Formats: sequence, C-alpha cells, structure tokens
Amino acid sequence: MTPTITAFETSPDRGKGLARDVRVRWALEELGLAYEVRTLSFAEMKQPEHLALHPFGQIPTYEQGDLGLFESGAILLHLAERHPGLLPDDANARIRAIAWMFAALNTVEPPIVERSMAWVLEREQSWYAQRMTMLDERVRRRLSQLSARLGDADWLDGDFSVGDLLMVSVLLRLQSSNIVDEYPNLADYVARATARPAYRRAFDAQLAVFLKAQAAEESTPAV
Ligand code: GTB
Repeated sequence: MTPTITAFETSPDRGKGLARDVRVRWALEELGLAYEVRTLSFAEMKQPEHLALHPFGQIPTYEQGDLGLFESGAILLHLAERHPGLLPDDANARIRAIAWMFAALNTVEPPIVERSMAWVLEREQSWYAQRMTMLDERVRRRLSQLSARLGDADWLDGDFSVGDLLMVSVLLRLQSSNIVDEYPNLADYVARATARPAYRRAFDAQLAVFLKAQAAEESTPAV
C-alpha cells in the first residue's frame, strides 16, 4: 500500500525545501518507495481530523495502512528499519547510525532552530543583535564539534545513512546564513549529500507543490 505523507499547502519558506516533509520525501526517494502527499493549510493542521494523527497539529505525518506516525525522526527510523539502504546491517554500526539521528535532532537541531526563530520573532527587538551573537556562537560550537568528528570522511560513520540524511537536513536550515561555509568540510558534506539524485527529486517535488499553490493564488481573482 502506498504511504501518504503530509506537507504544507503553501510552505512559508517559499519552496526553499526547509520544512520537515523534505527529509521524509528524501528518505522515501533514497529507498525507491512511491508515496502520496496530502497538503494542508495551517487551519487544516489544527482541525480534529489532523490532530488525531498529529497531536501538535504539524507536518509531516506518515500513514500506511493502519499505521499513523508523526515526528520526522520516528518516520525516518520506521522507513530505515523496514527497507534496506539507509542503515547498516552490522548491529553496532546500525545503532551508531541511529545515534547520529538522535544527535541531529537533539544536539544539533535545537540551537539552529532557536537561531531561526529569533530571526523570525525577535529581529525588531533592540537586543536582537546581542542575542544573535550569542545564538551564532552556540551554533558554531556545535558545528565545530561536528566538523572535527567528520574530518575528511565523506559521511559521519561509514556509508551514507539515515543519520547523514537527518544531519544534512538540519544543517540546511542554516542556508540563509554563511555559518556552514566557515567549516569547509561541512559545506562539502552538505553539497555531497544534496547532490544525491534522491535529494534532488525530493527537493523538486516540494518545490512543485509550492509553485502550484502560488500559481493557483495568482489566478484567483481578488474580491
Ligand atoms: N519535531 C517535529 C518533527 O520533527 O516532525 C517538528 C515538526 C514541525 O516543526 N513542523 C512544522 C509545522 O508543522 C513544519 S517544519 N509547523 C506548523 C505549526 O506548528 O503550526 C518547520 C519549518 C517551518 C518553516 C520553515 N521555513 O519557513 O523555513 C522551516 C521549517
């Protein structure tokens, strides 16, 4: 049965591919799995029907048969556990790849999201520049540690895994700043991952959703 995921009807990033449905699309593409997409407006995300699937009224979700899942990390783990290609067979290597998923979500993503949210919500405040300096330093601390661990390897631990997929998805959230470029091996890591055909397909598919919504909006006569 073809799974269905949810995504923004009109992504606030205007098709830059920063919303978390992209990581799910990317994993599905890497695994060669077909999927359908149900797009939701912000209002629809808060309706009881969607809240029954996602208690926080967000995207992405994943449905297949009688399974309904929320949380992008859980969706990726589910896909990687059930289909070969994104987790190593060796038990120790497998749990290390899963540890990188947790590191991406728990250790690297929080300072990056806090920095993005400060720009969205606090940039008009008098203290914004001072706060941003502090948030940038927190992000740099994590990136320098990640950069030191990656060294001159292509991927975090052996072959490309779902841990890399998630880590790169998180780093992409910094693309409007130049912070990743301060770490040439991380910039190369992101470039290497996003050059993968599966990522390109996932990116193009989410962009197509945004462009379609934008075209529909432009063709709607103003009242
Ligand atoms: N922990 C959850 C997961 O990993 O699945 C977080 C899910 C989440 O934050 N979803 C966001 C959402 O549904 C979309 S991805 N927000 C609507 C709401 O909460 O009402 C976050 C996101 C949104 C916008 C941009 N952007 O514009 O650049 C980037 C990322």
